Amino acid sequence: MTFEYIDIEDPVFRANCQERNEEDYVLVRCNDYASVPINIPNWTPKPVCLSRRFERVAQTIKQMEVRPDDVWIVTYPKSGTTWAQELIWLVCNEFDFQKAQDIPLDARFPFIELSGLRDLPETINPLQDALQMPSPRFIKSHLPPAFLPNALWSVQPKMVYVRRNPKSVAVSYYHHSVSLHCYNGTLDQFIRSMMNELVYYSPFHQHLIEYSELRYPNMLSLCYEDMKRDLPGTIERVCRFYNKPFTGEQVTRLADHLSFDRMRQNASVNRSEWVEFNLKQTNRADKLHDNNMRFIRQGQTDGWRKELSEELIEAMDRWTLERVPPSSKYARLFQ
Ligand code: PPS
Repeated sequence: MTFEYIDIEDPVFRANCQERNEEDYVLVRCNDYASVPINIPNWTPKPVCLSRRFERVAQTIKQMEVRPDDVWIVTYPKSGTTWAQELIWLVCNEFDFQKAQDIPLDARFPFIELSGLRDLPETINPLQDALQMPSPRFIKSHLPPAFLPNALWSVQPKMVYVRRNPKSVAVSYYHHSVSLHCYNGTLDQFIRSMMNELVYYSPFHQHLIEYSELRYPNMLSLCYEDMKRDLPGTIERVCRFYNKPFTGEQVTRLADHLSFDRMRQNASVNRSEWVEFNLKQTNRADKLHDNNMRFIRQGQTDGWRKELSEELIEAMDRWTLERVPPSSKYARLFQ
């Protein structure tokens, strides 16, 4: 059996998962991971928290064709995926800002397991879109290595991995879960679930560690905080990674296009229609103007300082310290 679906027994989770709208949560174990080129001795991937809907796409993704000129991005959710997607797509498409404006990012760069997380309108099927896309395809996923197509490890197309500070991810993920997954719990409950490894795609630390240990020369690792600190420098790194020529003028224009304020106003990337559709469908139209409901929400590296209590900050720091001691070679991934 390639995938096993294991009920969550945790009593804290079970006590009120229904109230929080987490009834579909399940642990998924992938038993077919021998082809993943990873430097972790005796690696046995842990089960990952996903939706029961994942069964709809699991096998198709695992068996899907991979092409040498595919452009993959993989991240733990809320790590700067959309920002990096728009950057990569424009670099790989001769800075065609007009096309980027005309075609929504989700059509240019499908999120392959989306229908394994939520129920989509019948006309929307990102996995089929990706399978049928002419080359070069642009593919987004949040899945850990064991869940990605087996062919990825032999074909090895270029892949970008983006990481972000755990506390920033957690706060952003909470707001995303409320707006797009109808999560009904509090911020405190969500953070505790994340520390309990019971939010979609957890365990969090494992995700970053596994990607950092892949023997995959065609991978570029980016981080959200570096993108904030030096966006033009990141654009140049991405251009070099894809062997794309660039001028200073193109880099400046792209940095401007990717600025938080511009992305926020850009209907091709800001998913405002999607959020609006969700809020209306779930009788929350009153939240349409709530800033925290916006997909491109705050865009800061230390916004968590204002949103998390001292107690939660300490608990999250302990969570990371227990899994990744400061002397560990992985500590740099979680700063
Ligand atoms: S998802 O759903 O996993 O694909 O989300 P993802 O795109 O990874 O993360 C969304 C967060 O990235 C922020 N974002 C940006 N920050 C700075 N500049 C730009 N241009 C930008 N675009 C997106 C977005 O606001 C989310 O973070 P928070 O902290 O919630 O604002």
